[in-house]
Amino acid sequence: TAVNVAVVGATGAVGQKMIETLENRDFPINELKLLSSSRSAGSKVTFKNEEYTVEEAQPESFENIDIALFSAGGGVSKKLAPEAVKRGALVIDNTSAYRMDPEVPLVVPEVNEADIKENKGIIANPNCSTIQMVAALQPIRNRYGLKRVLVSTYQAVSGAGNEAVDEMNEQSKAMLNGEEYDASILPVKGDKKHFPIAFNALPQIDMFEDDGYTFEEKKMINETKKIMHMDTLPVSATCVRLPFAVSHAESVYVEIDDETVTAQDFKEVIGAGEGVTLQDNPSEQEYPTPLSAAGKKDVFVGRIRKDPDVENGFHLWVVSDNLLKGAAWNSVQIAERVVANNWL
Ligand code: 11C
Repeated sequence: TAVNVAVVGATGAVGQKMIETLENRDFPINELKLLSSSRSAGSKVTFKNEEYTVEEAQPESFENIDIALFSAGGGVSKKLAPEAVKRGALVIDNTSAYRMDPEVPLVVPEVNEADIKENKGIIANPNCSTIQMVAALQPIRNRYGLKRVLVSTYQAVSGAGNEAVDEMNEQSKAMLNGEEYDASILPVKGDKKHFPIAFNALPQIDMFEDDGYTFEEKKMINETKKIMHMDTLPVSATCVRLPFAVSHAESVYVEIDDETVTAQDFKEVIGAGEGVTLQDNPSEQEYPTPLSAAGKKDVFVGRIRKDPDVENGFHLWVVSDNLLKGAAWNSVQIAERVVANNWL
């Protein structure tokens, strides 16, 4: 069955990837509606060789829509997702607006596909850095149980949008030419100070909370527990932005329930995980990097080692395209499961 699909935020970094992914996956679309804020309305977008004009998203835009993919910022989702639901659409929301709402399932299909059925009109797509981590953790958890997770991230600039990537490129050119540079977006557009990302590393992604963690770190902590249904799992995160455009990388330390497991066992279990590709061969310098993962749908894992001192502790390097598995692909994947299972 073909469905009527709306993409809200069609001109943004994630929205563009959603449209590309719908096309690549040959998603069964009857009618496609591309929506945005008034600022981007009127833009032209090509889908399957046909040109579409992006329209301003309004409550009425969702009449007759079956599935609405939202990625236009939390404010737009807060305002328009309920309007879409009221008109009978299933919303798959890529913003943080509803993720921690107990009524809203937060879904990574490889981990908790069954939660999709619990939706009351809105399904939330997790934060990009969370998605790739839980996809890598799921096979470990299934086989060995999880006791603790510590993560440090190395995140791409596109997580902050296309204009942040432009800023990085401009700064890089200016710095190489010894010219003045401008920093007005990163680390967080809405925060008081801005620092250059070019040739730098910024240990701030999103705003700080009172406890000294950033909201990005809190998202990794809270969303992981919710997606995995492990409310008491100890999780902590340090999130850092680095100067490359696409794919987040993560150094993840996990403790499991079993002290007898070897690194080789660990590799086999992770390599067999759904949506996960093992790239781990030190003798051939084989490991994933942001560039090697960019444009691909999978979560790539390498550098798997047993901790030198902790018998049940392991280190892994997890890399995935933040705009695909981290956003557009995970959303389209949820939509595919909805259609395939007749859950509309
Ligand atoms: C970043 N992870 O890299 C963020 C972007 O909650 O969906 C995704 C923000 C979100 O800046």
